[in-house]
Amino acid sequence: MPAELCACGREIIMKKGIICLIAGIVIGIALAVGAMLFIRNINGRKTDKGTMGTMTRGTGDAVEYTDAEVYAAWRTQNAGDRHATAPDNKAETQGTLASESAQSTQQILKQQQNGSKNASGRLHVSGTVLSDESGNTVQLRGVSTHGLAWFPEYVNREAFRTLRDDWNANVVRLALYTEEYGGYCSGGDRTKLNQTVADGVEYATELGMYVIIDWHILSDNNPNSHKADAIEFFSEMSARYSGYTNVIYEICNEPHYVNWNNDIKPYAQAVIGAIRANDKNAVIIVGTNTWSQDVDDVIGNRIDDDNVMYALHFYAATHKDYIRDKLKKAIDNGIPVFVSESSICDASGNGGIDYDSANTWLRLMNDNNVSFVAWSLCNKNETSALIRPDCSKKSGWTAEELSDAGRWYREAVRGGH
Ligand code: IDC
Repeated sequence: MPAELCACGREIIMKKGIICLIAGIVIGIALAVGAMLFIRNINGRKTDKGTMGTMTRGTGDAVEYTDAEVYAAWRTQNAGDRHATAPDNKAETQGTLASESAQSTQQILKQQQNGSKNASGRLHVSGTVLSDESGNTVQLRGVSTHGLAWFPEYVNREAFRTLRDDWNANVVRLALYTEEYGGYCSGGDRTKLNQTVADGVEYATELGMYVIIDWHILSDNNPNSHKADAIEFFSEMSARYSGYTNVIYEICNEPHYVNWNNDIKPYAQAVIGAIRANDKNAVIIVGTNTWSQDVDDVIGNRIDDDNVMYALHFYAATHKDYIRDKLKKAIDNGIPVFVSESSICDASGNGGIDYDSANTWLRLMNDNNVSFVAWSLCNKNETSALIRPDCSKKSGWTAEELSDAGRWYREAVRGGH
């Protein structure tokens, strides 16, 4: 055999050898991986229940767990001193999870508020402002519904979510008219109204927002007109929500043609007594005379309760320095004021917007950490309605779909202007 042919044959043989070696290594790795997966299955690491996802162990490595393992870990983390045992079957797991997660709703609410709203859990009155459990000053900013009998469709989870996420609102007010058409004390459908209030409270709670239950007296100028109904209503509400940390009670929207000392204060003491029988700590807002403008009446004549605030309402095109001075005077005298309703048009809820007055109000409120709420969440053809009349969406509004008042308040609630 010639020498050149011999060298060529050796080269071919060497190449074939290298290819065989590589193929052998690849097949070996594949067999090893297959064997590991097989053994893992036999060990039941993945069961017929499947996996619920991954959790991170204390060491930081992500590990796949079965339902039972996730549940056991969840119990250990959340159930305090309760014994962490995996349940026998999936149905029981889900049932127990559901009921226990209901118990931890308040915990979740607290965490959400901690994370996104600079407020945590129960609020209390501290001097002239609201404070959270850690003693941080909290300014609530948000939106009121229109009458629940008239625009119940805006009480929906996604609407509140839009207010929370797009407006940065941390409070929603539920306006329950008493005397107007369809009102709670004028032949309205109480079952439906109660359900709308309950829905509103649940949506706000799920979303980590505060919620004001507003007994919206208006043409019934004297709160004592429906005092018995008010006591019954707030007894029920405070019994139902005594375990909630985010519910605030507003017990008379806008008294007028009455007297603070002789009419409103005794009414408030009776209703507050009914609430306190169930809930010692909830914040309570009391309306003041002259459509909730006379907060200065309260100076030297407060209600004897640590967690009461006094309502001031303004409509910026009508109410200017004269009412702003009442707010300043009240604050200077240590009275905690909550602007639980406001708009930037005139007092009819309609007419033109006064942006100068609106901005002056906003500066005054922000400078003093006064909480404020905008009237109202609907698309009615009136200036104060926050949504344009030609927009029928019930949530997820773009800035263009808001009215002029809506756009101004969106900025104000977000902390702008
Ligand atoms: C107005 C609504 C209007 C409704 C009317 C009923 O904007 O659509 O027809 O009530 O009487 C308040 C009240 C509030 C008023 C609002 C504007 O608290 O109920 O809403 N306003 O008039 N105080 C001052 C102004």
